[in-house]
Amino acid sequence: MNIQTGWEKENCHYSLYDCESLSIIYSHYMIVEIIKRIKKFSFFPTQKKKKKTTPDITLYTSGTQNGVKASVVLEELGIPYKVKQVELLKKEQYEPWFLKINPNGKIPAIVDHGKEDFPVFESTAIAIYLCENYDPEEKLLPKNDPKLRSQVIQWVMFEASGIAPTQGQSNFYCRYFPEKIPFAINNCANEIKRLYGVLNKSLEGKEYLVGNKFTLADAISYPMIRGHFFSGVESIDEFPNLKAWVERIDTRPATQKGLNVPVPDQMKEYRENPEKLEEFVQTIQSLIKKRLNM
Ligand SMILES: N[C@@H](CCC(=O)N[C@@H](CS)C(=O)NCC(=O)O)C(=O)O
Repeated sequence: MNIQTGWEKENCHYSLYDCESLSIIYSHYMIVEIIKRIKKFSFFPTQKKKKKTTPDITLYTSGTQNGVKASVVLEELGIPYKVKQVELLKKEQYEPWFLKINPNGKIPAIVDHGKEDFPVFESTAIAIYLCENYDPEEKLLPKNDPKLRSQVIQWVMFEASGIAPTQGQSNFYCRYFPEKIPFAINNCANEIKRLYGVLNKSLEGKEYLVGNKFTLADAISYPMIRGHFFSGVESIDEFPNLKAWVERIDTRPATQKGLNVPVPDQMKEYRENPEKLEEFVQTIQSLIKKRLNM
């Protein structure tokens, strides 16, 4: 093995320090050479590079505020997926084939065919699953920064346990329940506004909820909050930071694509076309009346 370098030839005045450096370089070179030869003859199993496989996912959904949370995350992560529309008015969500995917009989749900047809239900659980399995660039959920990751998950849980159920209740009392109960309607609206106040304060001087970057916290919260009018909160002008945040996310092409799965953006249609909104509300009201024998 000849490791004579140009440096050795040209510099004849070695110091002791130079000799030590050379012997370190030489032994390092030897070790590298030995490892290379061992690897070549496969004495030890070498770490195989992970094969990049294309995700094979089916999304079961409908054009609702919870439904589009899953498609927004899929689009933002750039994951290819197939869509199966579940007809809620035809009660497809209670059919045995769907209850095998989500025993709770609600959309959205996904099946990951690339992982032995693994089913996942609950929009936020779907979102976290997708990030953990198909977000190597950590676009929406940090992996290696525990504090940042926790902050994202805190806001995701805030949406799942606060915003979504409160707006869901509000939709029921303010849109679907055939009788209008002012106490229930006002109580829901007040709680939604309280939650929006928390978000508005947290967005002070910030573009997004965590780390000044669009994350899962924003992707999951946006579909519900943009539909505030449907939940009985006509305007969010009193929350300027939140309003600016909604307008900022309105311009994200991937998010907008996700809002149009599996049908054109329903919230937009209801906002722009009061007759369409009334028609939808009437359909749900008659279903509720039948269910409650009213
Ligand atoms: N916590 C659930 C809520 C899902 C949910 O409420 N889905 C509604 C549509 S937005 C549904 O499937 N409703 C049908 C039913 O209850 O029969 C989630 O986030 O996935």
